[in-house]
Amino acid sequence: MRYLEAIRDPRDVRALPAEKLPELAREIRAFLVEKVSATGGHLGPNLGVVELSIALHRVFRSPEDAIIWDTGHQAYVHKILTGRAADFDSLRQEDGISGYPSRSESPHDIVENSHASTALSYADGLAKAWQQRGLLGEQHVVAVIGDGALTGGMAWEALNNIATGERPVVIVVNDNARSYSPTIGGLAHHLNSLRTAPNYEKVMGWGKRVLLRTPVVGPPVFDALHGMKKGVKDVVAPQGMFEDLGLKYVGPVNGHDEAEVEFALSRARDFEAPVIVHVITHKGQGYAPAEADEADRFHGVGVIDPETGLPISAAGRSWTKAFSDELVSIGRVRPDVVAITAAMLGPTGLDQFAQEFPTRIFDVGIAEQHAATSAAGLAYGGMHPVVALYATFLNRAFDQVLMDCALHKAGVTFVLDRAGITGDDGASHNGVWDMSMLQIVPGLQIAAPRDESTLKQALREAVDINDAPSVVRFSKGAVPQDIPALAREGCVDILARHANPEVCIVAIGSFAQLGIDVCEGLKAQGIGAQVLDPRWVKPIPQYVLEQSAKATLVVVIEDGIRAGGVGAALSQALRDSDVDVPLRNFGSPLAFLDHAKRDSILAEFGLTAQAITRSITEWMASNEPGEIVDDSITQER
Ligand SMILES: Cc1ncc(C[n+]2csc(CCOP(=O)(O)OP(=O)(O)O)c2C)c(N)n1
Repeated sequence: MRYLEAIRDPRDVRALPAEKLPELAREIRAFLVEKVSATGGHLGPNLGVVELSIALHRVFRSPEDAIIWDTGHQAYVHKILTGRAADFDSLRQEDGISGYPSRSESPHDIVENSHASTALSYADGLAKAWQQRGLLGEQHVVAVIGDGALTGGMAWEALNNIATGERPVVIVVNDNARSYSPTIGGLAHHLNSLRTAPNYEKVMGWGKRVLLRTPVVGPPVFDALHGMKKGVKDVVAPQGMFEDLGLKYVGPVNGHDEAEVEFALSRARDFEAPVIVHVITHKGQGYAPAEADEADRFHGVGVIDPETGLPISAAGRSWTKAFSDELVSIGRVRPDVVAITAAMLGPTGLDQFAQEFPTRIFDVGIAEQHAATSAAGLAYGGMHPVVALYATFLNRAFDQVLMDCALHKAGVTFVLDRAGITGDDGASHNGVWDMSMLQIVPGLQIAAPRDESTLKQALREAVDINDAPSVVRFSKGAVPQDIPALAREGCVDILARHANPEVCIVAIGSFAQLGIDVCEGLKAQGIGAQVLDPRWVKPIPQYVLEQSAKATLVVVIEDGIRAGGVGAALSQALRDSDVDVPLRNFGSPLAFLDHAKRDSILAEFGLTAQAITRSITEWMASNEPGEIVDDSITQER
């Protein structure tokens, strides 16, 4: 790691002679494989942007120039080049470096939101601010966006503004033809045609060689380059969509030829108008197991053997697989059921459905808003769409769920994977908002299954709801052993009940076992309790209301933010029925959570059997019914 070790700062990258850069790139790839295989993380995307990241830091002067990474999962090389290589053993670990850019880590990091398709809007706003302050021109704004993220609507809203041409912004399209799996849609076809037009590439190569020999730099050369490209492109490649939008286009550029990328970027930097630089890269480049992985080129990996790329420990049966199997079974008997993914066919488990029902699956790109409204259209047309998303990404589509689905009484089922605290991926990946955000959607129903059996049942019940949107939400990781109910009342499962249940524990979804453990703990303290799993948490089931009304204390345990969550909804429903029973709810605080292991975060928030039992025991002790002392008289005068 001769060259890598010497890099403390982007200035060191700029100081390296060009002929040393291929070796630096090799060292970075070896480093990425070694470190990410030990911690887990986004390997394939980062292997693909090694030369691009080097070139960016040689052409632009970060942090004075802003390099904004869309989604941010591909910013590891940027972290390495900005002085954080030594921290990579702690990647995604508690108190270690984040798997995404992070402002608290470095002034070189600007956007830490891992939700895709935002970089161009940030870039547009930043360019406007710097223009207002007279900085633009001296400082450059660069956004790096993948072809996948470019399928998101926000990216196009931003392009529409950037294309006014009033401010220079360099937009680097990192085109590896993939999101997780191959990127879909008209845009992908367009990029593909730019990439693969053989004559075009040949002529472009010639043009570049000629221009590289030209000593003049700056706009005149760019103009020549660009003018020539436009002429050539009109002949041999389809009409440039970007140019039709009013954006200058440079490319396609071989993203693994550092010199070529550097050349294109420096021309774009000096052009003083918005430019798209189309860079072709390969996800997983230089690491055979990733290159050979058809599914997603090692987009994200757990801990793996660096030699073979195989996982170190076998994962148990996951919630995702349980959902995946059940949806296929449902699909066999319900020809009206179709499925929608927002560029996450494999990760959401819809791949199996796609295999069996290839005409009933729709990959809409990274476009959750469109997914929701398109689903409403499908429902209107007589189908029952199942939209499978990670919980955090539904946030994008709130208005579409509210107005396009709920207001229109559309029978659409949203399946939210990775709901609740997920941990490793940090603030923006925790799925803690859905149960609060969706509380205010009229008519929408939410199920939070506790195990595989209740997941299957909830999914079947959800696809039977054809006059309102429904949601089935479950956690990340392994699905627990089935937790049998003692009895069922309405939709509510009774999981445990003492003879004299003073405390009514309402345990939501994956916290069912936690509720049972608390109940046991209370028994040991001589406190009678019962555990209810509502299964359907919105609307609050009647039986939960009745049992809560009889209790001395109601306890709600939910894997989501407490603000506006199920506990808050139950509390309001009780007050609305003039029941003033005390209620305590346990869940996430209203905060953005740093990355750490899920268990560690749960412990920090007191979401353990011990902590909850202690808290209830203390409450019961201090609220023991005793002699009521009316001290109002003694306090007077
Ligand atoms: C709004 C949103 N939906 C889904 C995702 C999940 N996701 C993370 S990366 C990714 C694919 C990104 O593809 P691309 O932008 O081409 O980057 P690449 O990984 O190919 O470099 C997706 C769908 C996300 N981050 N944000």
